[in-house]
Amino acid sequence: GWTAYPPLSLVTAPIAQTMWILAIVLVGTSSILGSLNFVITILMMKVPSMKWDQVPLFCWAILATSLLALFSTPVLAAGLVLLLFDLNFGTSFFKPDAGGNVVIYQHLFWFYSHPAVYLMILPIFGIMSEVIPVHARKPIFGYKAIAYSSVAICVVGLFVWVHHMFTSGTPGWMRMFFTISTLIVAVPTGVKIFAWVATLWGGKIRFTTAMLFAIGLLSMFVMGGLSGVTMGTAPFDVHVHDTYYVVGHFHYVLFGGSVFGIYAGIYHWFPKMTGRMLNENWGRVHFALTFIGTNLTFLPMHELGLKGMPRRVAMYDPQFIDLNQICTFGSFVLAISVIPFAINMIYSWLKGPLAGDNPWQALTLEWTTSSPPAIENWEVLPVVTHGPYDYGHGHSTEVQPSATPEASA
Ligand SMILES: [Cu+2]
Repeated sequence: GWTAYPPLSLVTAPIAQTMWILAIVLVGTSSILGSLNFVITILMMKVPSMKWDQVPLFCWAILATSLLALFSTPVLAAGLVLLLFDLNFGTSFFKPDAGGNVVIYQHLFWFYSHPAVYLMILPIFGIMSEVIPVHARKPIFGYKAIAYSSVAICVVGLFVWVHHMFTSGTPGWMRMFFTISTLIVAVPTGVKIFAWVATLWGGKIRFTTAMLFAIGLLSMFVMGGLSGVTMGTAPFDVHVHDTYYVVGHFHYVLFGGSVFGIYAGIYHWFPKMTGRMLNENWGRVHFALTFIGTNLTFLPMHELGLKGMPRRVAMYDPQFIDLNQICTFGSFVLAISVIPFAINMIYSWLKGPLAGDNPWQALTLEWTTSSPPAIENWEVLPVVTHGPYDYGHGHSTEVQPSATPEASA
């Protein structure tokens, strides 16, 4: 698997394993440098007229993500370097027969690799906080709660890693501690979900494709979050560990979560990036196929796991055939769903209707510059006069009939 657990990783294909370690250390270095860049940019290069409570929530999310990467990535690198030494220089950090300890590797690995899932979802949470208020035409509910909950997820997320190791001979007190810390992560996450639902509540919702993916994410991620809470609890986890239940959970949060969020972000910012609108009808087809395909593919996995189908095994017992066929059918629906998306992207980029500066009548700064933005984004430094989500207060960007998608379509 992707974990490269010793002792297996020490006895199979040492050259390939060494190459893999060097590649991961290189990627880790680039992610550390990238995170440093984001943190410095957010802290030092903010427009002077923007107060801290006017910083878009996407930036808060990127700040939390970057801090998390800075804390966790070096630990993975350390574990991998020790593995590299074991492989090539005769050390025995992780060789049980020479006094090494394989569980230490698991700790070093998961100290990064649990936060890694937050590195994949926190920026998506930021996208959600940008997309939902624009298309619900309402101020975001609980700005500070969302901003601080990103930081809270970053902090608590550093202390939950052992929930991947409940079956590694972990002592009881440790299982209890990490069950509790894992369940605590659900609190700041729930704060965000609640804030997004409250933002939708009573809004003038436009069911654009970006908004559909955002709402789809809400429902999918809640499903994944709930199954996550069940597995974060050690007594339950020991029964479903290494079964398809885990695979089902993971795809609800990282496909129904991250991938839906990336799609929402693409449909939302494509006009800004290219200067042209995507076709909304084909976008809705893309959304419908993705939503149906996701549930067909990943929902049956929960039952398969509860019935005992192990993960990481190519063959499965004949009793699991029906549910597996549903999964396979769903995965084909997902594959087909990409076709309208890809064609829409290419065609719209070349021939889509012109978007104008602000097709969604959004209030964050990026919509005040041209689409696509000039080099360095602005010719002159913009001045922030209102909050990023002050919808319904009559700010000038809200009344631009000539730039609505209907008018330019
Ligand atoms: Cu985890």
